[in-house]
Amino acid sequence: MYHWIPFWPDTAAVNAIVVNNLYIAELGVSGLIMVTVVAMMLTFCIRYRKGSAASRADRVQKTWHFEIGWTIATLGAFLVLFVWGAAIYIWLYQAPRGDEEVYVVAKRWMWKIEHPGGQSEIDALHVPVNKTIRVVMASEDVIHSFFVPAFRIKRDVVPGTLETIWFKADKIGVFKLECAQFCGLQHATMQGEVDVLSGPDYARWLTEQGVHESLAEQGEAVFRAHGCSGCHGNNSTVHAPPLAGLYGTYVHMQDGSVRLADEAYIRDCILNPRSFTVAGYPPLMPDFAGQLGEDDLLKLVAYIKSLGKQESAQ
Ligand code: HEC
Ligand SMILES: [Cu+2]
Repeated sequence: MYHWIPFWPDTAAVNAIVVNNLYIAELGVSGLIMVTVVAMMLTFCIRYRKGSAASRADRVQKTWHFEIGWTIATLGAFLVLFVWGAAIYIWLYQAPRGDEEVYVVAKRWMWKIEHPGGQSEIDALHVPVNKTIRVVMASEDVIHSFFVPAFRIKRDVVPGTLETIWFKADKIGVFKLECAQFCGLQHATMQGEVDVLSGPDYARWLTEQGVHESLAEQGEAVFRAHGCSGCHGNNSTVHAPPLAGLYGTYVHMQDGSVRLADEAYIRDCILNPRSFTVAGYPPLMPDFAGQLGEDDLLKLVAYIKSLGKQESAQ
């Protein structure tokens, strides 16, 4: 549809269509201003060229109508673009729960993708078409940026937290995944692809991976191996908060603040328990910083999220 514009990238997601529309509008407004200014410049250059017969008498010194009209019109036009752009930004960067989830670990210089079913892949991400995909991302080392040009989504993967982004691909095909933050010598090779499959093809792809354990099950093993179950399990004698149903709720802190229990919060609980305490509990949660890799942390997060759907933790 927009392919007459030079260098126009593929458009393969609902996110991309919305961004396209804004881009076209901005291009239109900028084009209109450019044409007006250049046309006036040329007109005056020609009309008042040296030696032309045009009258130079009655020069107008100030035209308030024109000044105010012009200022308000541009202000109005740019405010509309601003509000429109801000609304799109908020929409793009607040990941909904999604029909499907994937976990991404970025490290120099590759993308490791993990599906909740336990399937994992490197530098490739298989997703079903027309489904909202929530992407939860961690970095093992430096800042990377998850960029899929055809979907118009890009999000920095900052080490020390979990970042989320979402997309809904509406076209079957293979699209480029790139790192958009300079992350070292091989940054340019930190590329992969997003394979958008039809629903049945995606289901087949999942079963063909020959996986025995879901990500939550792998997380449960980590949960036991690191002694979390000793305090958070049902039979524990320690007064620790139950983790079942925690994900997505608002948690009250000792200091009166309230935090949304999303993926980044759960990660924070495990690595920075000293920085906050859940209201009504003793500050006994040990600090696991340095003991768990991003991979294991994502598995723990997947496990704790899965607990919401069962009766309680083991
Ligand atoms: C020594 C007992 C103990 C161990 C071991 C322990 N925790 Fe905790 N945990 C606590 C206590 C007590 C709290 C609440 C007080 C606080 O926030 O510090 C807590 C809080 C949490 C919270 C926040 C819960 C909420 O309701 O917001 C999460 C998530 C959590 N722990 C996960 C883990 C994970 C994952 C592990 C294993 C890697 C683990 N804990 C190991 C005692 C423990
Ligand atoms: Cu990178």
